[in-house]
Amino acid sequence: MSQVKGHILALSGGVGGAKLAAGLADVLPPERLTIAVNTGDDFEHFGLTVCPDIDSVVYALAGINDTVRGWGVADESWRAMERLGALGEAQWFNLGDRDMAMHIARSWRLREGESLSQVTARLTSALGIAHAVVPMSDAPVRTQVQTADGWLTFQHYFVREQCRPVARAIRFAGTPGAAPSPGLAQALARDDLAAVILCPSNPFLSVDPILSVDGVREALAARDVPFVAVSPLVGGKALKGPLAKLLGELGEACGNRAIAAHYGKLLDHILIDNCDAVDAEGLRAMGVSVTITPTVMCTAEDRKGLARVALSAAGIEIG
Ligand code: FO1
Repeated sequence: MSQVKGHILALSGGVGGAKLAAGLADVLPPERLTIAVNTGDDFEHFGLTVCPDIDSVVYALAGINDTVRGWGVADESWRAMERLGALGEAQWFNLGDRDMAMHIARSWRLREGESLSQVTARLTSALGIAHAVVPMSDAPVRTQVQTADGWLTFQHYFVREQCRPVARAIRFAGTPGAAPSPGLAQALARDDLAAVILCPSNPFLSVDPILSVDGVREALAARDVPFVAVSPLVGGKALKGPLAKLLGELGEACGNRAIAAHYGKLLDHILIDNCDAVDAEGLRAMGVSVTITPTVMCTAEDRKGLARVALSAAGIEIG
């Protein structure tokens, strides 16, 4: 396949997706990459707007993410939370002192009338990030889980309730009716769009909210560019623990073939981990091209390497 230059649109959720997003930013210049991020996990806490997936991507690109905890800022302290506890306030969702500055700045600027896109551009620029990190939409979209007690926001279900209630359904409140952010809409319409890379994020919880934004699925389907997904599964098991429980309750299968079936005709190529090589034949039989490669990203070299493999699978020339 001849290699092409052009613009890359990456779609990302939080932790795993953020690592590949940072890898793509390592190997592509800013003018060739737009990273559109899930905002379905966003919620309001202590009067602050918290955007976990945007922050995971921003912190990873800025090189200040906490790699052990998996969310928030490295070298964190928790004194504000201690004081909030002493004042009788809720302790179930932990905002570190350094992380809290992000939520205060974002909430303040939103209240001043800026859009989430404008605020995100302001914050990324302040952190020295030259690549475009854009929310999927400037309108609030909230992933919610239906339980016997009614609909819970994703964070209430996931963190406060630790996924204990049986999930009956999932919805992205605010859709339809949420337009793509200007940055996502522009990337989708670019003449030089050369590929869409789906970072290794949960298809049902992190990517579906992006695809549910008005016109996004249709715009992706209408573009004749390679659509390459990096599977979030390793050893068939990344959707483990409470998320596997949630998907089981919703009747969703877990596995690379289920992921490929979920994306359907959108998907051209999937990168799967070496330990899942056995899945390749079945995926190819579904008409999807497959690259078998190490997908676990522990180091900056790992994430750069995986970014290069994903771009190569899409026929993209780097440099
Ligand atoms: N996850 C937790 O399990 N417990 C927390 O207290 C928590 C706080 C938190 C604060 C800011 C932030 O950006 C993320 C935070 N997360 C926390 C992670 C978040 O709930 C999830 O990782 C994602 O929403 C799922 O992708």
